[in-house]
Amino acid sequence: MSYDLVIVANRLPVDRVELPDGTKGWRTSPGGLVTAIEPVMRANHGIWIGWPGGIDEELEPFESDGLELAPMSMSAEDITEFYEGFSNGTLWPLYHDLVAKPEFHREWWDAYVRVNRRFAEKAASLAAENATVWVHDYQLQLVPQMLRDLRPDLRIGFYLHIPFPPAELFQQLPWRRQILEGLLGADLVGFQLPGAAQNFVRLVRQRVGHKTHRDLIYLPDGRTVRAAAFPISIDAAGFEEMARSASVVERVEEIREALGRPRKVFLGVDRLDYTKGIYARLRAFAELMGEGHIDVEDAVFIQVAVPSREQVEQYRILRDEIERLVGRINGDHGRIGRPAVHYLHSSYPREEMAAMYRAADVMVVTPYRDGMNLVAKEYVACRYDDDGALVLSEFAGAADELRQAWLVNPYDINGMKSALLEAYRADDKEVSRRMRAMRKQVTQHDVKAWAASFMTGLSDVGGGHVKDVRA
Ligand code: GDG
Repeated sequence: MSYDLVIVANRLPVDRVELPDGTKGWRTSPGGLVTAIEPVMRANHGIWIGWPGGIDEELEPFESDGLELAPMSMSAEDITEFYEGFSNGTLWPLYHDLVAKPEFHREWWDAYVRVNRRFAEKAASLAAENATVWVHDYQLQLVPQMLRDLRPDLRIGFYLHIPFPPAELFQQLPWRRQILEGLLGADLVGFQLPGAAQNFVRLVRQRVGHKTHRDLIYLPDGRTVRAAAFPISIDAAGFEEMARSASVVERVEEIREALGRPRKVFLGVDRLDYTKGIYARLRAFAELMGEGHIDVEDAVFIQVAVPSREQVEQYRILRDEIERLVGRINGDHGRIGRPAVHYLHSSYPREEMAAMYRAADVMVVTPYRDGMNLVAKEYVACRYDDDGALVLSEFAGAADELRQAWLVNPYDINGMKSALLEAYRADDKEVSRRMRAMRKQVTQHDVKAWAASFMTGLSDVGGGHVKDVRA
């Protein structure tokens, strides 16, 4: 079996489900990445390598909804040391501006190397001669070079979905050089923002000593690596279509009715993660209520906190803190039948998400640091009447494109309070002027355009002998 296009990501884009006849099966998880990559995979005889969840399960490659998938197994130790440990306890906080303190453990690093090697070997075994391999995200930064050592004939792309930190922070990592060299195995290294690509090029020049010029890195063996920004996006048309569907329109009414028909609905939707700034945002809202600027009879805040990384201690602590705060806010400001904050610790089908986006007058997205933040773009895509206000952190990648949002510094609680209040009080004309501009941006730069531009970028670099992949 050999494939002209191999996608390598930590997770496979499928969830295990129980079928009506009681047997177990798979359902493609409807994430943005699948939507983007599916057409490219179909057009190029592609396969996707990743972990399907579960412990110690050796599964044969299989097909789901016409996508070819190659499952990687993970042992309990891999999950603790590679996934929860090095990926989410070391790299995640380090790459997000040290919002939490990263832990450095040598055994976590060993596991990271070990698992990356297994992914690289799998990709090497499935790729056709001169094929293209696209590796995704911070869990797999060593795969590009490992794969190049095994298969110098391949064209290799890497895309980082999260921020890439400035040299001053990256420097802390005891294995900084290995990570840089791992990434340099790729022909094209893609980032969300130009600043991240520049951080990477600067580090390579300083730490590895290679010559660089603008976005190009010249390796001693004659190879050239390009580092550039490819801001990710969403299936904007798909979201809008869903938001317009009769069932979603009906559900929006139900939601507003169930909330007691408040005049304004504020909404936050995030994985329960310390980078997302959920705590500070709720405090800002509560202070506005306490000071009488917002009345609980008039407005409500819905906070969806999607369960995430629950085995990692910092995430458990954060959950307790947020839940204590929500309890206090509702105790202080709620009335019978009128809580100030509706807190939902759960995940929802996409239709329900679209209905919530439609039901919300003010969408509040205030991460301390975020590679992009797709929730902000999804909100915009769903607001086909050009209504709805977006309050957005300057530190989300999305702020580069959504300039007409009410931009805030999430560390500045007073600044956030002012922005929330302005968005809450803004007149319809102002709101729609801003939303129109943001909708133009999101609809013109959707996720298919993102995937196509990365694939085109990839075919422009790397060996000329490599087969071209259709974008
Ligand atoms: C990383 C980077 C970057 C959320 N809850 C539910 C649900 N979601 C969907 C959202 C959105 C996605 O999950 C979350 O994406 P974000 O971009 O907001 O954040 P991360 O998970 O941190 O993603 C980020 C992204 O990668 C892509 O490169 O933008 O910066 O951190 O699409 O809609 N979907 C469903 N039910 C839920 O309950 N169905």
